[in-house]
Amino acid sequence: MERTYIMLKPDAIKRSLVGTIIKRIEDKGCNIKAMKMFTLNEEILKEHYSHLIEKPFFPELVNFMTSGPVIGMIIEGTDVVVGMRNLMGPTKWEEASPGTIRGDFANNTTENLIHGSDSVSNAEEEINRFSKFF
Ligand code: DAT
Ligand code: MG
Repeated sequence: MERTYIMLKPDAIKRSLVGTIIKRIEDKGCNIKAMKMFTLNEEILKEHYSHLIEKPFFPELVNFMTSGPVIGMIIEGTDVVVGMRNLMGPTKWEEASPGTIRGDFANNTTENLIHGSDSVSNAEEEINRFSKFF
């Protein structure tokens, strides 16, 4: 069994896509172990997106990610890290195939609805990082 950290971003909530996205996760048979709505700040985003701090779009990313609440989730299942990444689709909306969450609902690279851990070790690190909100 593996765990991954999923986060529905502020656009998912503003666009009333929370139910739709959670249904896709549940339809896949993935088990939601924990779920909570909370608001992020710049400090935690500098940790979470430390690989992007030097990018020109980082201020825009922080602005977006603090523009409203997010919904954090811990999902458990076999190979769930890669499985959830495939359900989400790739980062760039124009490369995300129809049938994926980003492919069906996103038309912007920053506002791409959903975060999912990209490796088992990052999943454990992110679950630790965000567990104080749960
Ligand atoms: P992912 O969310 O698919 O794991 P990432 O970790 O590379 O992608 O980047 C985190 C978020 O940063 C991504 O979901 C949206 C934003 N982002 C990444 N690359 C971007 C770019 N070239 N322009 C604008 N926003 C970007
Ligand atoms: Mg990432």
